[in-house]
Amino acid sequence: MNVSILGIPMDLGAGRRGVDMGPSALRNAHLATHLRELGHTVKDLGDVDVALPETLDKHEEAGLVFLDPIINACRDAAGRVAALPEGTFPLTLGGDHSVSMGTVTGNALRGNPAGVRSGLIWVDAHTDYNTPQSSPSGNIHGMPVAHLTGLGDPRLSNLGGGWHMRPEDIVMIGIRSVDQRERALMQEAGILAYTMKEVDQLGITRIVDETMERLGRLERLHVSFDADALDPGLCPGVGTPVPGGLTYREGHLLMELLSETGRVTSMDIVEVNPILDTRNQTAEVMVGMAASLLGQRIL
Ligand code: DIR
Ligand code: MN
Ligand code: MN
Ligand code: MN
Repeated sequence: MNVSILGIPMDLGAGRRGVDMGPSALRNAHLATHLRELGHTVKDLGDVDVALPETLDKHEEAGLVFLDPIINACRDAAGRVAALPEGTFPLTLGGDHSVSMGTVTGNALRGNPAGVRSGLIWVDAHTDYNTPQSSPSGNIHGMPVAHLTGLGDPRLSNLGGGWHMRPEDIVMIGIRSVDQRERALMQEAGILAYTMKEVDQLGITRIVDETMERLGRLERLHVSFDADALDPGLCPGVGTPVPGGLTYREGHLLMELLSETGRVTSMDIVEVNPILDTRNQTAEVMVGMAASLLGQRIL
């Protein structure tokens, strides 16, 4: 398969500095080499330009911190991804999770057509379903899924023109931290979310089976993998660690089973923060997750 790597070195959406170095950390963990060893043709497209917070006034507008530069980076990322040829697998590297407003939009609109329905598998400790009104922090990385479904601030929810992700086409896995008002928005939207309790009770195999029952007929599936979904003992290099996360094997089994479906057409790796990490361990683990997802032919 042709895999195109694109970095979005942005930490404007997170409360702590350092996730802007995520793409470097992942490249230093030999991402491209590992994928080539699996037989893929890998092209690194470099990084999208992202403003540095030091060059900006920290301003909050309507409950959104660093709105304008985040819109610019997401729009660029969406354009770069959407322009990739059909049959290419975009592997996008964050950056904080707000980058996924751009990557998910770009992947959904790639090659075409408003008519194509895309599914989204959101692997995260958090649901990232805040709006500017519900967010306790104003940090946009807690808001990407809400904006992808059309909620929140129209400047962020209209990155794809009139396109929005349908809530019924989203499945979340690994959830264990949801803000009070965010919970109400999630329930209203009816998004299928597997909390850690369900991971414990049902196991990853059954969760993937049910996920494919829900999403298996869609033309494209995007996996957005936040490193904080994994247990902080395994992935300490994240800005908002929550105990009790996915184990190494649960993460790999999830990727392996999704790989076997042959339906996943793109992936993000986000929230890797080398400043908070131990000897680049989090990047190494996340490179392994990408390698498992791309461990056999998908397209
Ligand atoms: C929190 C943290 N729910 C917020 N969100 C994070 O600020 O909205 N998402 N860390 O990955
Ligand atoms: Mn290695
Ligand atoms: Mn996230
Ligand atoms: Mn998270």
